[in-house]
Amino acid sequence: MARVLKPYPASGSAVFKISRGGGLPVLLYWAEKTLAHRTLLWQKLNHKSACKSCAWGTGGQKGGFFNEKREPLQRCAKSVESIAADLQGPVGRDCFARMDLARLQELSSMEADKLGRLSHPVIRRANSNYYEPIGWEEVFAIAARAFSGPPERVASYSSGRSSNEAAYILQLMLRAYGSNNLADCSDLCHSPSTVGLKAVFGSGTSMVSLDDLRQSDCVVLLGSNAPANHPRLMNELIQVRERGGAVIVVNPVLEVGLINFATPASLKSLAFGSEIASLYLQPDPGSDVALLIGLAKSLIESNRLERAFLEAHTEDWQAVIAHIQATPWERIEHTCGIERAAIEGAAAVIGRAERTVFAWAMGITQHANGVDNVYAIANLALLTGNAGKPGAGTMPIRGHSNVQGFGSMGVSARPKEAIQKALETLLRKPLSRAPGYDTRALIQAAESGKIDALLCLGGNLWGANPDRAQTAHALGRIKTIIYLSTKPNPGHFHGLAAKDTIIIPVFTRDENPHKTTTESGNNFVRLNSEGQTHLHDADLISEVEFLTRLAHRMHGETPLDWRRLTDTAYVRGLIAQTIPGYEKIGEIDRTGEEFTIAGRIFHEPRFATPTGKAKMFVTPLPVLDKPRAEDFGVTTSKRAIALVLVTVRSYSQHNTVVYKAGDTYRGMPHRNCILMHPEDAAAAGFAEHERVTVTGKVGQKEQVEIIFGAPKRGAALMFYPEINDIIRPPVDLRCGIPAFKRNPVLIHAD
Ligand SMILES: Nc1nc2c(c(=O)[nH]1)N[C@H]1C(S)=C(S)[C@@H](COP(=O)(O)OP(=O)(O)OC[C@H]3O[C@@H](n4cnc5c(=O)[nH]c(N)nc54)[C@H](O)[C@@H]3O)O[C@H]1N2
Ligand SMILES: Nc1nc2c(c(=O)[nH]1)N[C@H]1C(S)=C(S)[C@@H](COP(=O)(O)OP(=O)(O)OC[C@H]3O[C@@H](n4cnc5c(=O)[nH]c(N)nc54)[C@H](O)[C@@H]3O)O[C@H]1N2
Ligand code: SF4
Ligand SMILES: [Mo]
Repeated sequence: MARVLKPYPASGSAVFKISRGGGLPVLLYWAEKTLAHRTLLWQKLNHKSACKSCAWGTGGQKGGFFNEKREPLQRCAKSVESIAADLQGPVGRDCFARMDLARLQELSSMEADKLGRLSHPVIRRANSNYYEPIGWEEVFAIAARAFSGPPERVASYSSGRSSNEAAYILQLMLRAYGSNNLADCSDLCHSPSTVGLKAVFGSGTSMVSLDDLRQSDCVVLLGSNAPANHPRLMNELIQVRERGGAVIVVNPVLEVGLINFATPASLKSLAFGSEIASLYLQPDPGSDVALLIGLAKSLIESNRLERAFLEAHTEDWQAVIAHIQATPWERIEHTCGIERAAIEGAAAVIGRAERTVFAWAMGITQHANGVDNVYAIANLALLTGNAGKPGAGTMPIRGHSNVQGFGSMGVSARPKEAIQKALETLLRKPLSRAPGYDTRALIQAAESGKIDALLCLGGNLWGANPDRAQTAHALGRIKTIIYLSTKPNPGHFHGLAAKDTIIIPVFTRDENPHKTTTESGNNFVRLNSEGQTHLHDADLISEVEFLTRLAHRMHGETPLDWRRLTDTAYVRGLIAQTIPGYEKIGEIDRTGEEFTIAGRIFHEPRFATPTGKAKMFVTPLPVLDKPRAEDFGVTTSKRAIALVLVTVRSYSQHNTVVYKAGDTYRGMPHRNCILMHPEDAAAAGFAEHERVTVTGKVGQKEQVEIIFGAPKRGAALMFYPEINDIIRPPVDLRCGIPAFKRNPVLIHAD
């Protein structure tokens, strides 16, 4: 179904509880958070560092409210939310003495977060029911012992909030030791974008700068709920519309903020809202390849291909075009559930536009064919000549604030050969080329007893993975796990090692005693100034210092003076030497100049592949079996319906950390809700607000409240991370991504 949203049914429609995203609720939220912490929060907001929340990258040397073009007032409520949460008081030295593990395991994500900031190192020893305080000497003795076994049996997991410097030391320490087991949250996030874009363009990140976005006259936004997850992007979309451009939204769920959004950055918009989508296409979850082939087919049929561009600047375009031509319209329509006329309408808009940006997030990547989704987007960009020129291109919208920096620093189970070679020169020895474990592979390896020691640099490995019972069991087979974290989360209490589990309290980005850098999704490197912590009765350590001290114990004095790595300026010098495109970081301490990484933004159709041409890939149409009640053993006429479950974030959470229970925009009052199309509910005889059971592949959720909303028929929506108890999606083995956005579930009355 395609919807031309002119005029879109405003508030009072049966579907939406709130008629637009953003607006007053956001301002009230801002006020609530800022009033709660007043002076401290304002200091932190003005601190010269990049926003800790999403990868849009607000903040940096000009101060917390500025974007990379030095334009002011760029700070959104999500940013305030993340700072406010870090300004909590300390959990205290004996906090965990008051609660045994059974009690801690009962805490929800929100309750765990509200315990406060981690303030002292603690250890849970084998068979103990408590976390107890531990001194630093013993911490490092245990860590060094754990990381002294066979290199293939040690591993790390990381989450993209830490700095480039910490990321760099982590990978240098492990690779120098001979391990490539650098799992990272991006394995659950944008790994299909990295793998797909690297294969096509030779570079795995966005080729679009903020300036480019501002020159575009069409943005195709696929699988992104930007109003909640990248709020400043909304200002850019509003501007596209204001200058007469088009925004085509592709999403199986009608997200209210993608229809109409009131940005606090403009009084007019705040008062009346701004229309976002000029066209809203609702494919079935997981069927974007079919839609994208349909768009391309329509452009071929209407003779709108950029043939000269294809001939000069791409490879294998003939096979791609042949495949598109050979794919019948009926199969396209059947697979994505959108009529040909609607696809042709959208194709005409893209065909007419001069400069189109294709932007996407988790709705594209988290599928069993995530890499194909990315290939298909790249194909459409290339077929229309929208790559390698200003104002156009492919733009994955990255998640965590420095997740892209982690990739650049070489934190990956699939490192770039150029980095490996540069590290070999630095370390003066050959490095292992044995494939490392990505996140899902790490869980499997741990489950098979192949891992002895794991270091987690941030994140919540247990909460982020599907099938949490399996994850807990797998982690339980690892001898030693060390969590470096800012705040407690349920992963600390469920992800327990067989022998020692240690939690190390670390400074946040705006508290580090040294400068650090981070990289935004637009390839812009930020310099973060030193800061201070508000925690007085606490014993925190910086991530850089912890890693350096461990590295020194593991490697001694050779071939580097590892202790020198506590000097982050020295680390930046090493980064400049060994990380392609990062040369300018060598100057940043002297000049303070933030910069765009070289070789990432393509304004000419000369790409970073060996031939300079973009390589195109044929993308098979996905075969999407509709879930059936019979698959769940339902044979009687009991009230039940099988649907495709999409798992998402609510407005008030950051990944596994839940800040507020409800999601006003989707009208979901608490976490244990399922958003269903009213006709699907009616087909199974369910009423709104009825409590049902939702059964997934590895478990069930009870007392789930049905909320009527606007997912595509046949699809339903529930919140991550709680849902990870019951799902175990298949994985795209090319990049390790689980299909979080397409889970067969049964919704039933008992
Ligand atoms: N406030 C806040 N900001 C965040 C985060 C957060 O948790 N909270 N997390 C950060 C991180 S790590 C990430 S990765 C990003 C996530 O940002 P998003 O990717 O925007 O987050 P999701 O909630 O996963 O929502 C994905 C969207 O994809 C749609 N979708 C689902 N299936 C499909 C499909 O098959 N096709 C298409 N076209 N669309 C589909 C869903 O309906 C939903 O609107 O946000 C980052 N920013
Ligand atoms: N079902 C389902 N599962 C998913 C997803 C989904 O859409 N659906 N999305 C996936 C995605 S996109 C992602 S990125 C992952 C997220 O997975 P992770 O990145 O592993 O999880 P987070 O919830 O972001 O981690 C939060 C914790 O990080 C720690 N932390 C915060 N800031 C810092 C810091 O500066 N330093 C350190 N050392 N620690 C810090 C805090 O202790 C906090 O509790 O989840 C994935 N899992
Ligand atoms: S859009 Fe992202 S980077 Fe910018 S202020 Fe909001 S959360 Fe921070
Ligand atoms: Mo993510």
